[in-house]
Order: sequence, then C-alpha cells, then structure tokens
Amino acid sequence: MTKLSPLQIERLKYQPKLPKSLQNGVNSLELVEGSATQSVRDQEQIKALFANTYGKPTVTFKTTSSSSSSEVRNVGVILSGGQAPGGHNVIAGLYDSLKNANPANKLYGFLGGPSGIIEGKYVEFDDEFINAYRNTGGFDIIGSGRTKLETEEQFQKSLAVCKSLGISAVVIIGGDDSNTNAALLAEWFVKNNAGIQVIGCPKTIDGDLKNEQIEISFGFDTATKTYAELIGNIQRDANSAKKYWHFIKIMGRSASHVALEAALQTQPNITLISEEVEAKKMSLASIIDYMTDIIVKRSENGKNFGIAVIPEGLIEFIPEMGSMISNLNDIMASLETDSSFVNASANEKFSIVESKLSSENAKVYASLPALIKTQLLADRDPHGNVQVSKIETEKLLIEMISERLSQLKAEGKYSGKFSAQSHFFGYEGRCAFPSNFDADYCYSLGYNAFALISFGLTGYLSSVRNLTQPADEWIAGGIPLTMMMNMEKRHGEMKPVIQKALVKLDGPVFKRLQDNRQDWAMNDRYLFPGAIQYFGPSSVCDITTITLQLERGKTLAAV
Ligand code: FBP
Repeated sequence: MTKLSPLQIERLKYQPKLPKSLQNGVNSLELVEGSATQSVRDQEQIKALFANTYGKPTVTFKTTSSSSSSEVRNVGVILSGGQAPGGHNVIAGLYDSLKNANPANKLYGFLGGPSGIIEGKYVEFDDEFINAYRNTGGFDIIGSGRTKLETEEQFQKSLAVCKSLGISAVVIIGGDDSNTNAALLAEWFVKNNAGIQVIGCPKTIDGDLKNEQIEISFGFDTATKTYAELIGNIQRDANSAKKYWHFIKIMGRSASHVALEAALQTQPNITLISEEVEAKKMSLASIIDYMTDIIVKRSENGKNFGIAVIPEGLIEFIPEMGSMISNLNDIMASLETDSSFVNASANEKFSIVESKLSSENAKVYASLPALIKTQLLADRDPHGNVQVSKIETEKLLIEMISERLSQLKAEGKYSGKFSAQSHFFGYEGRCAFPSNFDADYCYSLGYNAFALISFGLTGYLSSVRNLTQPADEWIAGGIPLTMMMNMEKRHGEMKPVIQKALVKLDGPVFKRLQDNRQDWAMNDRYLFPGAIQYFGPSSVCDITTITLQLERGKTLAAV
C-alpha cells in the first residue's frame, strides 16, 4: 500500500460542506425553473446550431419534505483540460450523491480525458477507490486530456461506449473549451434520441469561466493562493538580498485573473494586466518603457531590486503581437501537417513563416529573438490556440529591458545595476491540495451535477452560487451551456464556443490594483500570505479570493 504523508492522512478525513438544499440528498429536491435564456451573443447562429438545447431556463433546487425514489442510473465522468485543485472532490461529490440517491447507481470514470469516452477506456468507482482521493489535488484519479469532442465519428463512438455500459448521463469537468464540447455532445445526443444527458462542471485555475451565475471556476482559489505564497516568499528574498529583479510569469492562458488576484494578495512593484495592455493599445515598446521607468526610479532610490508579475497570456494581448499570432495561428493550421515545414531547420521555418505572414505581421515576427520565434511555432493545442505556457515572455521582457537600460547607461541617464531572475509559476499551483473553499465548492458542484441529472436535464453547467457566504447558504442549480456561447474563430473557422470572461477594467478588482500600483511600485508594501492553511481559525482557513469578495461586493478586511 502507498505510504501517505501526514497531511494526506488528515485531509482524507475532511468532510466537505454542502449547500443546505443538497444536504438531504437529491431525492428530497424540487426543481425551480427560472426564465428562458439566450446566448450572450450571436443568438441566431447559436440557436440554429443548438436547435434542441437552446433557450432552456436556468434552474435552482428547493428541499421538499417528501422523498421520492430514484430510478437506477449509470453515469460516466470525464476530467478535461488542465489540472485544477478540487477535481477529485467533484468526482467524490458526484459519487456520494448518486450512491445516496440509489446504491445500485454506478459511476464510471473515463480515462485520460475526452478520448476515454471515444476509445471506451474506463474504470468503475467503488468506495475504496473514491475514498483514497478525497480532498486531494491532481487529476490522477482518472487522468485528463485535451481531445476536442466535435466530429460525428467521435460522437458515434461515444454513444456506442455509453450504450455498452448502460450510461444515461455524462459529466464533463472542464473549462470553456471542454464545456463547449459538453454543449456539442448534449445537442448531438438529443438530436439523435440517444437518451444520454450531458452536464458540465466549471473548472479552470484561469478563472475565466464565469458570469453572473457561475461566480468562479474551481481551482482558481487554491492556485492563486499557491502562487501568492511563492511570490510572497520571493518578495522576502528580494527584500533581504536587495540584488535581484524577479520577473514572475503566472498562468492564465488568456485572462489575467490569476495574475491580478496573486498581485492583490502580495502587492508586488509591477503588475501587468493583459486586458489593460490591449485596451490601452500598449505596444511592446511602451510596456518596456513603463517597466524600465519604474526600475530606473527605484534604482535612484537605492533599490536595485523588485518584483514584476506578468500574466501568461500577455503576448497575445499586445496589439501588434496579437495580430501577428492570430495570422500565425491560421497559417500554422496547415503548416503543422506539412512535412517540408516540419522537417525544415529553425531558420528555414522562420523564413517560410515570414513569407506567409502579412508584411506588417512578418516585420513583428522578424523583430523577435530566435528563442521566442521558435516558441511561437510550437504545436497549437487541439483548439488551435498557441500554447502561451511555452512562450517565455518573462525572458523576452528581461532581454529588452536590459538593452534599454544599457542605452540609458550609455546616455548617462541610469547608473544602477540590473540583475534579473525569471520564474514561471503555473504547474506548481494546479495540483495543490484544494483549499477548504475549493474542497467544499468542488464537492458541491459534483453533488449538484447528479441533482441536475436526476431531473433529466441536459446541456447544463452545474452551478453553485452565493459563494462568499458560508457553504450552508450556497445556492445550487444549473445554467444552460448555450447561454454562455458566442461565435469565435478557431483553426481559421467560425465556431460556437463558450465566451471567456476577461478582467473587467471598470470592475472593483482591477480598480484595487489601479488605485494602489503607484504606491506599490516605489514603496515596498509586500504582503506575505504564506502557505494555505487547512486547519485553524476560519479567518485564515476559509477565506475566499480577493477577486471573488470584491466582485460580490464584500468589504475586504483591512490590509
Ligand atoms: P484549462 O483552461 O484547461 O483549465 O487550462 C488552463 C491552463 O492551466 C493554462 O493556465 C495554461 O496555459 C494551460 O493550462 C497549460 O496547458 P498544458 O497543461 O496543456 O501545458
């Protein structure tokens, strides 16, 4: 038997909290329907593509005094996309809910992400299996993957696998792209009278799958607290040695929610926010100017050290880069399978790409260091996105700032010392033990997913709201997936996808950074959040993120 760490042993005993409405199990629930919904944009196109699942009402649950019996159901579950703390608890919540409703119910886990349902690779869960994973981080219980479920052949194969196991509902735990898959599969199953429901669960550390009904995706809470701990530690190191500038890139493929939250928790000297860069049309040169200016001013105050937080997706939001990358994504859709390109040398690849890009975009591409040019050509993800985690923006910025400082030195405008360290915090936070918040939230999402299934719903996202209140007061329900969709270009074609939530520049979260960043730049107001605490006072163990608190109109405790 595998040896467990002391924390693992204690966390296995933790009993996650549930909203009051779910505490008596799904057999004592009544469904409350809200009003009909429509997609966030492109209503006519989305309605035409989702003729059978479009326009459904939002739903919530109410407890009834009577308890109904529940028919036997077999359910399949898939973990999809990047890991996020709490995924195991979604499965544990789903399992407990389904077994509580009827002990004859079965839960199957598809292995390795969406490909598991296509290839018929699965496990059946039992108590012993589930119990070993309660309140643990990671997705290793069944693994994850990024296969996109979208073709007729994939749907047919999924149907055959579900039929062979007697599965009448599938739960897909994923981010915006994976829940787009869930919506497509739900629609296809209804259209083909398959009798199989599909329910999504909002996962992603990036925090960009949210809206009025989905307050936050799971994993964001734990991941940002983990990154904030690491930044705090580095800040103390920088403040002790006073010799390095630390450039810290933080995950968040598109939106900067993770960087923003980690910055609010730690108060570094510089925080870049991609959405602001895009809105202000800041060129790469102007970002370098902005950062260099702070570095020079701090140096004049005798501080040749500091902390800069950079969102992972920054490069795509710099207008000239974004336009070049979008052009490049279209070109790469065909070049990736072209053997003469695949086998070409690095320099040949650069020339081929430059010859295919528009002249403006080719100039931008050509101006980049070879390292970044190569990283920009790395494989796209299955959704056609450039994999920004592989682009070392933090190194690009360090290189360009060093050059600028050398120029200033030569002109007698800078006499400091610039020594930089680069860091990328991403994978460090995705599989941490879920915080109490994520442990409770995920368990509730999974438990609630079965409630949606038991009412025969399909094409819904499991929703648990009112999250800044104690778990007792959380509101469980469901949101039609089509409500969150719009049309976007993927792999060079317009496709229906769930709209990503980006940082709102007129919202309270960004405003908190904006109001403080000048002060934080020059005066060191570093905060040291320390490691996530699982046992101890509620004021330390149960607080949610600053983002969620501000977005829900809570007043923050003074810092
Ligand atoms: P999801 O959107 O699937 O949750 O993944 C988000 C993420 O963690 C990003 O922050 C990061 O860019 C990406 O995954 C990295 O993906 P991979 O694990 O494939 O390297």
